[in-house]
Amino acid sequence: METVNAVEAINASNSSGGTGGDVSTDEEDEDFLRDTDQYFEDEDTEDVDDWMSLDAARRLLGLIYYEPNEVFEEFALQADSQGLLSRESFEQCFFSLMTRTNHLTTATDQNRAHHIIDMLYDAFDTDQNDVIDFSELTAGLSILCGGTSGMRTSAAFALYDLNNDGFISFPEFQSYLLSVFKVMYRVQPSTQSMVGVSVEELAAVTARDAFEEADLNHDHRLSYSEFKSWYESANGSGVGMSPPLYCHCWTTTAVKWPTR
Ligand SMILES: [Ca+2]
Ligand SMILES: [Ca+2]
Repeated sequence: METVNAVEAINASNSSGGTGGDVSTDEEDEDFLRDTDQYFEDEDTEDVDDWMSLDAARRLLGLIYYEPNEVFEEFALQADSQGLLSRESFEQCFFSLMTRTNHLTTATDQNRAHHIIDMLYDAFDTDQNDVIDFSELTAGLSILCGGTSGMRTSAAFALYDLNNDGFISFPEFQSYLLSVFKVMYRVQPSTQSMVGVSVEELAAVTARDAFEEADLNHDHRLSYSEFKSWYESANGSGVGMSPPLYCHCWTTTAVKWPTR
């Protein structure tokens, strides 16, 4: 049976679209609007595929300037008592984070950032009822955040361990990867066509292989120690972290699946 290597596809996708080389002109700098409605003035006249990439998303959203926990705290503040976020509160979180870093200096960048925020919300609001789950969302967003590797290890474990019992079960592991891949598919538009499988299939296959490898004592759950070893090894260090390492994770675990 023929197989396709997801990593080669993703890496090719990264190198073709990952420079974030979108340049804005000085004229566009004139109106830097701080009011949230005007800040996100939407003018979707350009082709998203021309500028969208994982690097562009990280730069435009500015989450790279924050540790994962700082980002999660911001979203937790906006979430309701059931851990749900409306589209409006989701947007407010980004507006709050972005005005602190003040990294968007052109109208073009502001519009692009707004477009990404809208797309991300759509990716998680699968039943389109304008409500998304906070924990699922933040797991996905973790791949866009900054921070040191130590901080990321503990943040990642907390994100995987959804029921907070101190272990990561396979369903928790798979749920985390699904969130991460939802973000990947959106901010790297060529991913799905190059990989050739749905985000659910990718999460299922990747989770199975990675979980087997990490579960050293084969008790079907990951302790913090097992998780830490895996996450900080060459195989695991990419998940939820920088894009090159993330892709390296797939290379070394040799994720493969049948072609259609
Ligand atoms: Ca758990
Ligand atoms: Ca185990």
